[in-house]
Amino acid sequence: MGKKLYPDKQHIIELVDGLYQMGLRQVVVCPGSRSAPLTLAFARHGGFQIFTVVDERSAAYMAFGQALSARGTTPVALICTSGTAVLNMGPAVAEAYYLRLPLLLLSADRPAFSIDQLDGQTIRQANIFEAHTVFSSTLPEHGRTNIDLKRSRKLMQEAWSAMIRQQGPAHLNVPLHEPLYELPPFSVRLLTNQPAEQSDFFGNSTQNSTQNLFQNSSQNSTHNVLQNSSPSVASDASHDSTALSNLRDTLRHATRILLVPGQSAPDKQLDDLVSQWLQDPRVVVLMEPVGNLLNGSHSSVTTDFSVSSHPSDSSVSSDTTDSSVTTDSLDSSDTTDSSGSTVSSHPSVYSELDSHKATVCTGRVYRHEDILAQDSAQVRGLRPDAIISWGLQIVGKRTKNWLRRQSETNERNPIGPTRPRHFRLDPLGWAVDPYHNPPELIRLSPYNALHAVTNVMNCERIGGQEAQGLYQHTPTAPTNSQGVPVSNESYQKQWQLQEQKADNMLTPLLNYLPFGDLAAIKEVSRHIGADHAVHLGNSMPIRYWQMLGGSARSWWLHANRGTSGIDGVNSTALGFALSMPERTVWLVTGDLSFAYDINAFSCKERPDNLRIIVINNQGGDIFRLIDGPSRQPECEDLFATPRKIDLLALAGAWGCDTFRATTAFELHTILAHLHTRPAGSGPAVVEVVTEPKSNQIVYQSYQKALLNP
Ligand SMILES: Cc1ncc(C[n+]2csc(CCOP(=O)(O)OP(=O)(O)O)c2C)c(N)n1
Repeated sequence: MGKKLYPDKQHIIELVDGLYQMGLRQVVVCPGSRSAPLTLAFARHGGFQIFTVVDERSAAYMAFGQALSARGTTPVALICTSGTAVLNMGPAVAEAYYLRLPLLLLSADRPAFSIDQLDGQTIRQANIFEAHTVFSSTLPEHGRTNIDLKRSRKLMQEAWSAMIRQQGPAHLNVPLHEPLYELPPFSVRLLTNQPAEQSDFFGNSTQNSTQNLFQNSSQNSTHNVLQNSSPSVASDASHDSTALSNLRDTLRHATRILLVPGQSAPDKQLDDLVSQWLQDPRVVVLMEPVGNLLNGSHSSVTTDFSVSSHPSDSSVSSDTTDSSVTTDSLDSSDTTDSSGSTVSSHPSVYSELDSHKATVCTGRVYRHEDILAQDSAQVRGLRPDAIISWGLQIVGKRTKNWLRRQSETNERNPIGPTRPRHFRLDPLGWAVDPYHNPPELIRLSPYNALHAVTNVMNCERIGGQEAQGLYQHTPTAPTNSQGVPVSNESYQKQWQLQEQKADNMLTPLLNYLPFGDLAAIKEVSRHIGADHAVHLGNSMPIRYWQMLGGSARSWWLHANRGTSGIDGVNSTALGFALSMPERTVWLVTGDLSFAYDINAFSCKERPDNLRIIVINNQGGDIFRLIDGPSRQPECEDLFATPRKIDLLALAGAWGCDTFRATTAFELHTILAHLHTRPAGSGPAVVEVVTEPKSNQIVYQSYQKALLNP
């Protein structure tokens, strides 16, 4: 009976319908993608009153107020996406617990295999509110079989019962697999197959203490997975030296070596060392801008944070290099169309970028991750035979998926490619497997690990000295997935060709952008100095930045892409600016993200060095651009959620210095003015008003150019 297959999200349909039958009528929805199946199911059911609130903390208090007004007789449900979004419900959950009000928290989650593996917006959500809920559990990951459905139904009923009987909040964590925007219709009803326990459910439920439920339910396994895979430090030091000598051996024989730095802070020493490695044509760096490696500014800027020694693994020698601070002068001779219709290209960003020596060696920032989605022989031919990874999250889904695909092997083809050997460098020894290719862990900083094996690389000078035992490799032809040789080009050359191809396709587009999000961000990037820091909102701004190829000018690029969503972006940039008054700190963010975290300015300090660019495209434009939500008729109401608010009045009320740009010319003039503001002006907030329609055209043209060359 358990084997019968239903649509994957059948349990969500049943959950929603079941809650309706229990008496739920009001639902507060916080927009998000992972939670889309829940959002759409509630909206399409037709029996619920739905409210959308962007800030989860406020949303939870609002649901709390609704439950309060009903004197706790009827639970109110709350839906949010995964990651820190869930934690933001915390204050209202605690309040509801101590004031005994029934709130049903439905938190969308990633599948268990993603947890603790450096996926974005992924934290340990199972039982996260355990201490302040009357019931807490995790639904099955699928709703395909009778067993899944029965279990999901039981948990929903137990949650409801606990809320009613014990008067307090209940938490159902809901792991959801992709696709997220394909729901079965409500007409596929299975509630008639209810097992007998439903009828006597209310009588049985109270003896199921929360404790027992946890023990009986399958989310225990999630919990165990977490505990087993949670970052841990192996105590066996010999393990590291074995892994290091494995790395050395691998590098001796590899012809295709891929370095994958995830999100990291700038590190000048590592920069210099990787630049040396890039003299070896077998080496390619696949990195997003937030990797902060080889960003071209270290050579002229001292970074307070550059790591001169790595105390965690000081047994391996490290050298320190210092240099003086210079500030990049801004080229203000750019021509800007005074009609405001287009922003002409500014060669300096790209020429500076291209002139960096690392670029000569290889794609230093692989700029066009979208190309990795292509299923061409050339892209397949980029498969490495060794991966060395470090740092934190990779933001781009395509890059991550491409890396994951590299570890797939074809078991039916014994002469096919083997899985690339994967080494992970982490002084803290976190046991993570972000690319689905179980790594050999080396508990050293990236610098020290790479430095320890540099003598087998084909580079001339290492740390100011001639390399010992220079390895002279004989390139062997790379093979495709059938083991057939595809190219005799060096690994670097192959990546360069792909990058070049992408550049050729994109240059005409990027040079003549109509005014909109991408053009505005491009213009902003031209005003950023080499010693400035840039924070990016983690909705479209970081993606646009990536589309532009990152910036050669910024000294430190940051985005809250650990597990955070759009919460806390203003506060992070403000904190950064306050602790670094000598540097200019830019934040490029969206209108919803900006409004979400407006309370950042409730702090007394008003740092002049903070410049905030708020791209006001009237709501969460990302939902209009990405494939799933943009196809839903509910896209505007439930996902993009535009709000008619005067952002500048909001910022002005908090004492910020405000500006509004609606054309390229206005933006250019305002940005130029920012350099001359008098001291004491406070944070500058520039609202850039753009049209979603125009953004859509640009975004689609970009995708089309890359994916259908
Ligand atoms: C804390 C949190 N809640 C919800 C989300 C889901 N979410 C992702 S993007 C987005 C909209 C962001 O809109 P905006 O800041 O205007 O940026 P844009 O999409 O226009 O670039 C939302 C609500 C999230 N990422 N984080």
